[in-house]
Amino acid sequence: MSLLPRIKSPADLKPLTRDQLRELSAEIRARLIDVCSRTGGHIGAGLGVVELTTALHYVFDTPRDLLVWDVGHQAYPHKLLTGRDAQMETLRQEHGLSGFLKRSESPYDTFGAGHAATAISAALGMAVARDLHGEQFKVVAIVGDGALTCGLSYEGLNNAGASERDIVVVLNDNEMSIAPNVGAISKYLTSVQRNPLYNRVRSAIGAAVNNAPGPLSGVGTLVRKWEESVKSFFTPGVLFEELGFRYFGPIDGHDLDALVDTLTAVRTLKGPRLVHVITQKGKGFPAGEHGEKWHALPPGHDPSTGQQRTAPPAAPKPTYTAAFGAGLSELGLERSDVVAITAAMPSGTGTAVFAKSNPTRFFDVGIAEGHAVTFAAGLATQGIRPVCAIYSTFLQRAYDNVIHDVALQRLPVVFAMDRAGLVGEDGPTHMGLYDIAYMLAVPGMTVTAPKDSAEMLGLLRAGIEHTSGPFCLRYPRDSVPDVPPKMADVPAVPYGTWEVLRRGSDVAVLAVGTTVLPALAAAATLGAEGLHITVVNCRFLKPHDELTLAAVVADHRHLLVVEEGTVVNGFGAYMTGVVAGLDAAVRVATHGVPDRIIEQAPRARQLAQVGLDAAGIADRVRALHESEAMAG
Ligand SMILES: Cc1ncc(C[n+]2csc(CCOP(=O)(O)OP(=O)(O)O)c2C)c(N)n1
Repeated sequence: MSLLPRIKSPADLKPLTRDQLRELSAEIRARLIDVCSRTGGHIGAGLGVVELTTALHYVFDTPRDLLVWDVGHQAYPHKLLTGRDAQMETLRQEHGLSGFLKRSESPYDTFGAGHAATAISAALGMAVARDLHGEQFKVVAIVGDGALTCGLSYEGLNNAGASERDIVVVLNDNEMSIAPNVGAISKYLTSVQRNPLYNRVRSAIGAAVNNAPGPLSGVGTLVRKWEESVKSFFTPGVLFEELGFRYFGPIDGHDLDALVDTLTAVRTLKGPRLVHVITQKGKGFPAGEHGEKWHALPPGHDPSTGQQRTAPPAAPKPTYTAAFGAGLSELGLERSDVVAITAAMPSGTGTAVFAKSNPTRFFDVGIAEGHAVTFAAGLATQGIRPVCAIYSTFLQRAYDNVIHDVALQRLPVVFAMDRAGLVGEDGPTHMGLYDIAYMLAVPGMTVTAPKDSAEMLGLLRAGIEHTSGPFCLRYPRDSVPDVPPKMADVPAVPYGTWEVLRRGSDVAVLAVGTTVLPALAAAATLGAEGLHITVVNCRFLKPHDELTLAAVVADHRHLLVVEEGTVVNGFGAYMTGVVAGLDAAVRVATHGVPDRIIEQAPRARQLAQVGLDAAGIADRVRALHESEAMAG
């Protein structure tokens, strides 16, 4: 490595020759592969944009010019070029560099990201602010073709195209979302890219431009006019041109000369323009350039094979995702009215297993959570039983669809919310901390959370059997504590019921989902200290089990509600209101995730930090009991 250590900021790129820029790109790629083998992370997307990132920082005057990256998982090369090389070993670790973009991390991170398709809207906001301030700088949004499956991107394009503002959109087209991209736009981009007639015309244009005297901007009007008209016939540009963008491309995103030349020409222009760049996700990964396999890898992998260096435990516990995927797949074989819907996350949600066993009833709709939910609502009106498997954090995108399209019409859609709770290294953008609060607020929504995988499948069955309205279940990014049963052996959890798992007389813990087993462990510790705790598994948050609650309230002076979700307007808050109506003398304390941003760290650390492990729950119960004793 000779060049990279000398790049302290993008200003250090400016004196480099084209050959040196190419050399630097190779060094960035090698550094990424090396560092990610230890830290893990989203390696595939970054490897695809090494040359693009180098060219953008070379051509544009960052941070004065603003680069707005979509999602942010492809920003590792950007981090390397913007003074963060030395910190790369801390990527995704506690107190380390974020795996996404963060305004507090660097002035070069112009807009925080983690969820897809925000870049065009944010960039337009920045461009308008620039114009209001009477300033002069460039704003560039870099979006993937996956982001073009998302409605928000079109809202941004629609607004920006008509605005005539000075804004550049770089479309990084690698034909991949996390999985291969889906949908009509994706097909359109691919077909034109591969159209041999277009390529012949393009080389002819290239020759004409090369033979023209002076730089590209000086090419005669005739050639440019011809180029424009030919383009509108043969290129994907026609779509973007109709939306008000001047279209450039497609260009090879690994050809530094082509990138630098095009971006240099584009920089001098004004108005909305779109540069279409073709890249290969995972470019240069030693184990092969497989976009989906290398989307993200855990720490400690061997880049030559992509496999873990340390052997996994002999019988590793499956994840909730895997147990859910297998159970749903079986349910699909059992019932021909069940369909599975994912918003671009077939592997992440486990629904890829369902896709294999029930291919005609599996729908990947793209990064389109709102559409996924309303599409499910449409299916439900016709007697189909849709299961929408969407991460808790991404379902936030579809809240209006959940209320307006599903709940108000009492449609039986099942929402399977994976990654609910604390999510570990992905950090604040991906936290599933709000679903309890947002789902409890939806009229007619059944809200549930299992304590283990068997109960998760029992709740899934209960959800499918519940035909009078929507039903959601939430489960964590974690391994299961039990051995997942076969779906065929799992009965539905009786609707609206709780489970009293341990009876005591001092404090009653009303535990939700992932907190049930730690609450039991805490109760065992406290029992040895002479404190007798009741533990209730509140697997149905709404509707709650009225009989069991009444009995618990009758027998205890003090309840503690424990949940892995924000403490604001969560189950604890909900129970506080309900219990006040039953017996105003009974005190309800809440124990959830505090109302602050929870930073990246291993999930177990995060649970301990917020007191949601067994020790934290025991501490809280002790403190409550002591305060009660003092008051009494
Ligand atoms: C709203 C939302 N839904 C789902 C995801 C999960 N996700 C992360 S990256 C990605 C694919 C993005 O594809 P693309 O925009 O083409 O970018 P690339 O990975 O190719 O750079 C998805 C679906 C997300 N980040 N945000």
